[in-house]
Amino acid sequence: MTDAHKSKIKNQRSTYAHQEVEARWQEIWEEKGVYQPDLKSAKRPYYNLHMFPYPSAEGLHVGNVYAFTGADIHGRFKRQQGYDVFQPFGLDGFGIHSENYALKIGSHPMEQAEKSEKRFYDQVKSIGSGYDWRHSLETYDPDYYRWTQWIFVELFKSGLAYRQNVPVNFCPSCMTVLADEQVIDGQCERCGSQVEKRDLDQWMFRITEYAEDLLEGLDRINWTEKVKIAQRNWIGKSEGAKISFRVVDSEADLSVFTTRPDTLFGATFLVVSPEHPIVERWNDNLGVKDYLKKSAIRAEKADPHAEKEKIGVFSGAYAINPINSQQIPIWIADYVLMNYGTGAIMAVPGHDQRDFEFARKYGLEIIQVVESEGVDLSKEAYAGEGRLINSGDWNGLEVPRQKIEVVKSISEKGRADKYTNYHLRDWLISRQRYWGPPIPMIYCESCAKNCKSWFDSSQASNHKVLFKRLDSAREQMAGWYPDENLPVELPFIEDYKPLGNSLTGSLQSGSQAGQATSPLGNHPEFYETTCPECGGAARRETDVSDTFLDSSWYFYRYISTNDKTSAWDQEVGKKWLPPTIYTGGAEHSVLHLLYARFLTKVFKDLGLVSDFDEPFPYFYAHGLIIKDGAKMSKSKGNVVVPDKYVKKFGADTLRAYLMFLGPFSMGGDFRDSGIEGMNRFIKRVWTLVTGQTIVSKVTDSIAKSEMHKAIKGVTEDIDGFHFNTAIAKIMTYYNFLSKREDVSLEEAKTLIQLLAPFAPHMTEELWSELDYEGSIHTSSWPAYDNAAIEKGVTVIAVQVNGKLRGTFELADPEASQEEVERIAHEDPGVQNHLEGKTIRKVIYVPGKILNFVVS
Ligand code: ANZ
Ligand code: ZN
Repeated sequence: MTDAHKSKIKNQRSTYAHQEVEARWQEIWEEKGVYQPDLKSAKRPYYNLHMFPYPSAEGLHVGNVYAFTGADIHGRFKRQQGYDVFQPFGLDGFGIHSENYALKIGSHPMEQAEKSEKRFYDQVKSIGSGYDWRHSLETYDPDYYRWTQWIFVELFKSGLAYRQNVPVNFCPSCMTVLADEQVIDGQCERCGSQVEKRDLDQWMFRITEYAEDLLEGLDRINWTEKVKIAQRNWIGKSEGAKISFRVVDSEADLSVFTTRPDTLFGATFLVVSPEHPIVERWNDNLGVKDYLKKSAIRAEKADPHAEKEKIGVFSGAYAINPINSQQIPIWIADYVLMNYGTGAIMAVPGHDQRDFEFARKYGLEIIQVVESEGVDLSKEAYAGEGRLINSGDWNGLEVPRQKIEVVKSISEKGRADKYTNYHLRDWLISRQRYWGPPIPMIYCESCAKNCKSWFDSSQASNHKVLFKRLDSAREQMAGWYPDENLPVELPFIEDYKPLGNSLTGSLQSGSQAGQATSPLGNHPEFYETTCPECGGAARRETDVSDTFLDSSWYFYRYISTNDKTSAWDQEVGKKWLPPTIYTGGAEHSVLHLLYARFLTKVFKDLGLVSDFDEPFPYFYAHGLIIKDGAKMSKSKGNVVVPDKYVKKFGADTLRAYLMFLGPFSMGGDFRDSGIEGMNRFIKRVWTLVTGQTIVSKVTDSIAKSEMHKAIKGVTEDIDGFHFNTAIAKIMTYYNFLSKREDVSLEEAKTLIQLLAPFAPHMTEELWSELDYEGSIHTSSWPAYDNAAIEKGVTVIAVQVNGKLRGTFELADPEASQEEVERIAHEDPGVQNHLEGKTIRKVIYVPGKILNFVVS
């Protein structure tokens, strides 16, 4: 094709028919596989992953479109840069979110899933993102959850999945237990109900075994800083010591965890949690009995005020402070939590505010052991640093520099050890709900009686056991066997509604009264089975696993969605894992993003991945779209659904509009008026390219400079996720071109290539209108030339009476003479020569020389 041929656009069209154009290109892209890299042979793999959605609500809202579009722009940009971009899409459709929605609208979750799936996929496709639809997945598909169950089995085999009776968070409205991560300020993350505390038999994942790895790995990954901070805080590493106190007149020791061993001389009493096993010794004490009842009620209500009002009771017993052999009273109070540290503390009321308040309330001794200034110790504790006082040999030591010394000095007496504690708790994985993957475990009563556990059987030795303290697992797990005949399919049942705490006639052995069961607990045809070990009658676990397990490994499956023999293909994995980049919401800081990191570290230890131990080396958190200043939510009635905008203005307009709202990391406020403005811009570009005389080459240096400036700016902005300013620069360039008589082919091409990631359909249509081969989306991203940018800079020489007195760069070469004069007057060199003179005449040679004639 010759330039002459291209020199005129073929069809001059004034209106752009977005509906027809968008539908047509979506079909062609799919047909031609434009977004389908060959995973086996790709040369430059780029795995562009974004978080997959819960398809629970009324379909897609513009917040989803915002997130997906940002990721898609990044993917398109990389594709144009020559990468083999793999960008899959799927649905996180198993779990409480989807089930609660189904319950709300009175639809069966299994049937609702099918409807939501169709609706979601149709909506997502209408946005025109570059997904490889051959690789989509849904977490409720047995082909998928078979592998979720397999992962559960692998964790069990390595000692990382275990069952335990634990005090748990129970949501009375969702009628299920929740992970700690799902409780926000004492309320259910999902429905906002006040969470209750209950003791239940639950499956747990030993994420705490990985606390240090999870912390350390954060230093090696490129993540939005605030997300890293959230994870660090959640893991909550705290360094200190365990100190042992002998209980007076007994052989018993009480171990406390403290971060301030240096304040040991100021420990005037001990406090143990009401749930601490030692409390049993004092059960005969009436006051203790009474108190335990009271605190149990407070705990059941998970009373948020319990923290504020510290109540407790004296146990009647004393302990010996190892540093000075003084006898100090042991108290019981629920401001000490059983599941942190050792469940017991040494109270230092002079320097810990909680202990201070407690001591004041019950008239306990307060001793100051750290020098303080400006703190009134009769009013509050002093938690700061300083020199030790009232501390025997330690007097004069500096805190906290000497903390380690202090631990050493008492540990010589055998009563203290350095100890690091983590706030992170094990991951509570079981849910007493219907809509999830059944936990693939079988319980056999007779095997349990014979005290056999899977870990004692021969299979254990074939598996890499990761949990170091296996003895406890052995005992706990007696009678439990993994079902390796996967998937354990979730049956279709009519009575799928959560049962809550109601007891069914068929309670599992080993459970105690009050154990909540999943609706599957009413279905003997599901849970009755045979024991894999002895062949006798046995019972399946009827709980399902947490949604967050489904979503913590889906990106492995994307690359092998059709693999029937493994969770993912190891060879393909070597090329594509881990994902090159991950984009998503920062609200998943501690749930999803922590769990996914944990599983990947386990996979590494199990040898399932070899060359990485972080799933997301690069994570970029995007902002949220708000409407009328508030986060979109059904209850506020401000949810914006994309469909009508796609229909009225086209996906291209909606995409570009959303990206123009602000920096991608910040989100923005959705406004109808704004979207109309963007629609006008899209149409103008169409008119410019189809309506202009297209000539063959850009010759003038200013035009060249403008073009290269635009390329450079847009390239850098897209690279840095500054999509809003990238669009602004495309607009500036459009304005520049639109003032001209004709536009060169190169300029038109550049303009639409820069716009292609934002408006993929219209630019594709223009690309074919300009007779270019193939798809604009696989065309190569325009390169820029810094030299060309500089050549376009206009330098004005300022003369006074013909003599050069200064120069400056003129940003706008078409600036008026007044403007040029104004700038010249600001130049100090020029000012000097004009001072005290009268300007008789000004001569301006546009873009070159400004001469003041003075006398
Ligand atoms: C004595 C002391 C003196 C303390 C002092 C603090 C200040 P972080 O940093 O969160 O790890 N503690 C230990 N176990 C506890 C439990 N199960 N429930 C409630 N409080 C507990 O906090 C560690 C500190 O919290 C520990 O150090 C202990 O009080 C308390 F001037 O010991 B400290
Ligand atoms: Zn058995």
